[in-house]
Amino acid sequence: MHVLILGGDGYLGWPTAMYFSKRGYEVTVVDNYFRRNSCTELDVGMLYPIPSLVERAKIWHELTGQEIKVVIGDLTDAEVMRSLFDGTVEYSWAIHKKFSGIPETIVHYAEQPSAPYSLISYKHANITITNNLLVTNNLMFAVRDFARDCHIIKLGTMGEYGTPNIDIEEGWLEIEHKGRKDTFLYPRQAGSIYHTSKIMDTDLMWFGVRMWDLRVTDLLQGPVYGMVTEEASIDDRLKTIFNYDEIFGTIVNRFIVQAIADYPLTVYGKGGQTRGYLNINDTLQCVHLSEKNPAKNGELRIYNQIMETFSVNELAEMTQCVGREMGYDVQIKKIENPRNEAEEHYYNPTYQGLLDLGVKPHYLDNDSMKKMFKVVEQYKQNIRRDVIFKGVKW
Ligand code: USQ
Repeated sequence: MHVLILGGDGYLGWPTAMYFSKRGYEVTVVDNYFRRNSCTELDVGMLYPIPSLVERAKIWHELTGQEIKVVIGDLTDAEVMRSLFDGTVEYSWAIHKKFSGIPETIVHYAEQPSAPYSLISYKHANITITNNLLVTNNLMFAVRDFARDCHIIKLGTMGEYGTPNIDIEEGWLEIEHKGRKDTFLYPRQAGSIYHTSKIMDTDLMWFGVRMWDLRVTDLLQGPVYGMVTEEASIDDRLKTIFNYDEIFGTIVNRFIVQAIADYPLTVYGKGGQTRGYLNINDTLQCVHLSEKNPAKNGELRIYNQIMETFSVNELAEMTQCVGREMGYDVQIKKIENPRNEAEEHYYNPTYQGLLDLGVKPHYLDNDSMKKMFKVVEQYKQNIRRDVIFKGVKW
């Protein structure tokens, strides 16, 4: 089985590539280094340096004997996307340069993934919309033209739903109106330009499913935390990119770094913002189980990819408790919320589908957080306090 991973250099893309490779899949990764380049341009810092994608693929090959083919290219260029299907692809690194053939599965992570990034300025909003929609549209047309049976696994976000005052279903809602019933995509009302671009992605894919019988699984993820995966633990150089800055860092990763750097935990506003969270290892399980149980032709299958919910205050308290047990004097500071979001709200999402497929969740508790503390501690000297809060306002 051949798996094509778009955005294979990112926080989730690289661990996903190793995960499939370890399990005997033929893997091709594509990336344009957007994330790394943005980290440099915005000077956000990273907890530790990571080798280039080509270097990582070489290290993986030396250590495991497995090949991950690498393409460095910009998927907003339709010809680059189409080359992955018509055999004209140019590999930036591969042991066997011969075309691996049309993939059975495509995992689509090739997106600008940050809400604050998308609201730095109108230019960053444009980059977000252009990148995310063009890549998705190029993918949809390439699959329509070359590989209609190929299963697309697209990473979506729970933020597409926003925080409605009713229970959140998994993707779809049955509506009864004037005595008639139909099922529609669950209403979506995102809180950032990034999240809005993900809604538009979903609409594109839904169009492709209705018109051309494409097979799509949309994984609506909550914020992910963690950095250690089984495959990465064989060599430090295989660790995934880890951000703790305001732009690319997600909250749990940020709070752990802040605790270690003696920087008061930045709770935005009242701290009642509740989201669904998951461990990076569970993202890998979810993607793999979706690959093993593909959507049918003409099906847009949607899963809510979270394992549990927490408010910002609960995460801050857990971080403070674990930090104190480890000898850090962790303070919590409520600061004016730079985002325009509900700070106290109803939140009751359903998330049963992936559990039914067989995901075994890793829950966040004091012990699992302590393990993350121990990894971050090793890089304490690299932490830059100036990148933790810059105050990108909505
Ligand atoms: N927050 C704080 N303090 C901080 C950072 C964040 O209070 O220092 C709050 C935010 O205001 C928000 C919540 O924590 O209410 C989560 O923020 P986040 O930065 O961890 O996550 P978010 O911006 O929502 O985006 C992240 C990923 C994105 C993914 C999304 C899933 O960057 O790619 O789609 O999580 S979800 O949140 O369910 O939409």
